[in-house]
Amino acid sequence: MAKELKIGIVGTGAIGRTHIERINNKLSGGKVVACADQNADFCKSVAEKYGLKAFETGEEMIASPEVEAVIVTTLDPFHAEYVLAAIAAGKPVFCEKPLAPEAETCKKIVDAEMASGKHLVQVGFMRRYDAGYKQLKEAIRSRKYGEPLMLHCAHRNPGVDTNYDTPMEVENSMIHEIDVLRWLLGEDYATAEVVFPKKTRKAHENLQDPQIMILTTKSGVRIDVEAFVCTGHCYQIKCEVCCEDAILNLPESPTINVCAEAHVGHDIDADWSTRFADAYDTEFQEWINSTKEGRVDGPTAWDGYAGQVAAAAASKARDTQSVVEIVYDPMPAFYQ
Ligand code: ISE
Repeated sequence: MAKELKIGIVGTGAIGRTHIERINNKLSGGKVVACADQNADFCKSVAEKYGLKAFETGEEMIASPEVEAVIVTTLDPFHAEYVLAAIAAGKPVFCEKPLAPEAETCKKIVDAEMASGKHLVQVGFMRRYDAGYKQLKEAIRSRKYGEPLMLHCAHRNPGVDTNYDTPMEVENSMIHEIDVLRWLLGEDYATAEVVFPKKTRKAHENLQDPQIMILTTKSGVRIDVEAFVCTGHCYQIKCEVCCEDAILNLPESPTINVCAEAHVGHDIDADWSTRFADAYDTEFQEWINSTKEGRVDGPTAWDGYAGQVAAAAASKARDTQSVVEIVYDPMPAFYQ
């Protein structure tokens, strides 16, 4: 494990740059050495800033012998082409969520990975690495508090930009709950429904906000997730698991309680980048370590596919205002 893993990143936007900084300045065992982006001038400026080699195209970078592993942080619709290129080159690839916006494209990636005969793909569902969610998972897995019966969750953002529209509440925000709750409970979903509360005056014309997604699992656990992305005042992630013998709650980031000027209170995170900063660190450190040992320990291409199947059903449920069944292909032995 002594040698540094040489990493190339496709997509040098905000999240890509935070991953470069995290890997090169904070973590160990890996180094981002190359980058590519559709915006060639911007890519060159990022390469200069971080001392990387800028490639003309993602494909060229992936094929280069200077790159041993790939990170994909392009816009969502372009994820698949680079993940497929990495698989074709036989190189491990970490792809930010979603693996691809459509379940069928995720399935193509699953098929390509299986055909390669090697586990290469990890999907960036970082919540699985959050300390609080890990504790919840262990408490549920042990059945110390009995069977989980129902979950009440909330996903609140301080605000979103104008290209964030109604479908993105499921596909960009609640996709995190779709993945992490399936992982927490260790089972697939059976149905999805999305209902609309009264719309906030803060949401623009093309955004229905808030929304409530209701999922049931195969064993009958019932989950409600409130997405409220235009709160105007907070980033807050809540997850309450009602078990037969106890109620379990996800903790918020620990911050001190301050009593001053006849007021007691504590700060909360302003957005996801600080709320899940530790989770991102752990996620990438573990990805570097397992990649060097030739394994994928994190969310797989199959998890990416399963997430998009549920998201597609929830989107259909939202558009048709009905309850939609969630039907997955059988999980191949390769991923079991
Ligand atoms: C954003 O894209 C993320 O991935 C954040 O984790 C999430 O909380 C936010 O709602 C999304 O818009």
